[in-house]
Amino acid sequence: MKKFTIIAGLFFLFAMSSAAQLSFYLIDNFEDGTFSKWFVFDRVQPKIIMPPSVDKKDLIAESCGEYALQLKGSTTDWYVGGIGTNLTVDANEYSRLQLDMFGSPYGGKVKIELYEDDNGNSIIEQDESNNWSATKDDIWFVELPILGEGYTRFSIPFSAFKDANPGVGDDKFNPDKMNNSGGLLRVQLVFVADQKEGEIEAVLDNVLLTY
Ligand SMILES: [Ca+2]
Ligand SMILES: [Ca+2]
Ligand SMILES: [Ca+2]
Ligand SMILES: [Ca+2]
Repeated sequence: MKKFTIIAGLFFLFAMSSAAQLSFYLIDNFEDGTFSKWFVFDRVQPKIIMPPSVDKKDLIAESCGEYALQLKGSTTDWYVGGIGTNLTVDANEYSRLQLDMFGSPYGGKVKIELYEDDNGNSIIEQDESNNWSATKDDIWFVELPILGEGYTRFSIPFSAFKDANPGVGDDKFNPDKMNNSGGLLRVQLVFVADQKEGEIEAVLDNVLLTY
């Protein structure tokens, strides 16, 4: 009986660890038909749409399900606006941020920002008078191009993100839940046009953390 318990216990541990290896953390795939998890800022206009269809067999298109999020906007000075979502997740268990994007002829780029809690209070302290900059916690960023019409899967290793605020936070990428930290607190996408007076358009889907 005792032997059986140990074997069963070992099997359970093995099952647990392989399940953990295969899992991912879904931030949003928009399959609830809303973008209610996201806040929107400045001149980005979000809209839930059916994912654009493509002529050829496309595994990314097939993984987009019924709904995706279209983001459009225009600017007279490069910056358009963006969207963000608040989380409290131990992102140390993962190593990449992945997202699918259908681009447009306008081009432009999207800056992805990860906010992580460095002073153990699950709050992002921000300075309203200084462009909402974080005062206690790290922000990490990477820039992606908005490619032409067609699906692109971006799978970005955390190691590609740069510290947006050297000297603020602890300047270490540690979105874990050690010392009461809330871990990864926010993911934000900020859109910038290709021209000073320009437009952006992109369709976003399957935003997740993975290995
Ligand atoms: Ca979807
Ligand atoms: Ca904090
Ligand atoms: Ca920093
Ligand atoms: Ca940090």
